[in-house]
Amino acid sequence: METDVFEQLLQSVRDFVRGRLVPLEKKVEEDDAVPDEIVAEMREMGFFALTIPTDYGGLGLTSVEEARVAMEIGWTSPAFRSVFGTTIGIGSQGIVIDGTDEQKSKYLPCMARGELIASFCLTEPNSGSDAASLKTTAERVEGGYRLNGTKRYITNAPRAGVFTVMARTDRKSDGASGVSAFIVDADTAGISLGRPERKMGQRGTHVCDVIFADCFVPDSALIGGVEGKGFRTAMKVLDRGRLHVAAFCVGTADRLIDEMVRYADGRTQFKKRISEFQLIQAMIADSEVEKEAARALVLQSAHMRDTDEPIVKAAAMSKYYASEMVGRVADRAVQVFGGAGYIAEYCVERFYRDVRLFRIYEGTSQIQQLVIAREVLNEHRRQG
Ligand code: COS
Repeated sequence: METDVFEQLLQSVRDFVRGRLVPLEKKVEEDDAVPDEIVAEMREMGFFALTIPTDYGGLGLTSVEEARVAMEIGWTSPAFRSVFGTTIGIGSQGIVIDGTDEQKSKYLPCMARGELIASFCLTEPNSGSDAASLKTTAERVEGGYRLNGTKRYITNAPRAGVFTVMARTDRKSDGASGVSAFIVDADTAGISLGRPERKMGQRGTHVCDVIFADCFVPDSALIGGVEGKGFRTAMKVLDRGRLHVAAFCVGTADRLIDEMVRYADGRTQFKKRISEFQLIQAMIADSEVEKEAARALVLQSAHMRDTDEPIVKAAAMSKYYASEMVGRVADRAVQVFGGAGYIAEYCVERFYRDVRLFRIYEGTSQIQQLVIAREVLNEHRRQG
């Protein structure tokens, strides 16, 4: 996108986030729902189009541009992001990265218009971090496949019109090579949803099981038209998703530092503003340094993706560092607020619960460590 057009887009996202969404955060928390008019406004503003390629009606942002937009959106409750986040992220990117032209033409334009919500079905009751061990089957039948299995903790499933589903086409293999990816319409016979889960935070975001019982999908649902590539598709999608989550964490840290500093400047104890106490200043300083380090790492990693450099390690490092960073910043924000930080009236209490998920979903911190270490060891071994 042209630089000045992108800067205008960024400014309009910033104005919308700060002027329109922030005042609604408490309502979303209380109602456990994002108001319909906000979803409509997001559609109008092109939030659903951000990462969809321009050939299919999207804005086709680069990874650096996407990261900068995610940093703006991170300023407010993650529930707002989730309205469009799975559609522009993990729900659609399997098709964007590995789909056939027909699959792209069929699904991407309606996703870009915000008419079709997409969710990503990888996790299962017995397959979380060990994603390659998934048990959902896609049995070959005439004209297509029959899906059977349960997918767990699927974000946005109640709103989804389409699911990207990883299922085992080769039952002889119990690992990655037997997995294929499918694009499945949510109204297909044989799909049912579990009850929405009650969660620690991120109220307004809905998560539930998606159950496939003898669910027939045609051959055209196989992403890319080739069996056995689904695990790699899922991993490439997650590389991109991890960068997006990391960028969002930087935005949330920006907000928490803003809250922390304003509170510290306004609160008086021992006849001084508490911001004048060096132990408070240390918490502010540590938060700012770590947040800026995360920003630099995320933008560098996004730039690597834009220039077609390998990003497996960079995406894992970004997600690992940024999600742990925002956890520490949220903890310090609660500490600076003191007793008030534990009270729901103040937003830091809510953010403290909301950010906890960032260290878990789209790959736990421990999985990111494992990926990083594996990549570093391989680099050293390759160098001899
Ligand atoms: N990009 C492209 N291909 C990738 C890849 C990536 N990022 N990561 C792995 N692959 C490929 C490998 O190259 C390998 O291909 P070959 O068999 O052709 O060599 C194949 O996929 C299997 O990979 P690997 O051997 O690394 O699989 P593992 O079972 O060891 O699993 C981890 C790897 C643990 C990293 C993976 O299961 C994972 O990320 N787990 C976390 C899942 C997750 O994030 N869940 C969140 C739910 S979605 S919100």
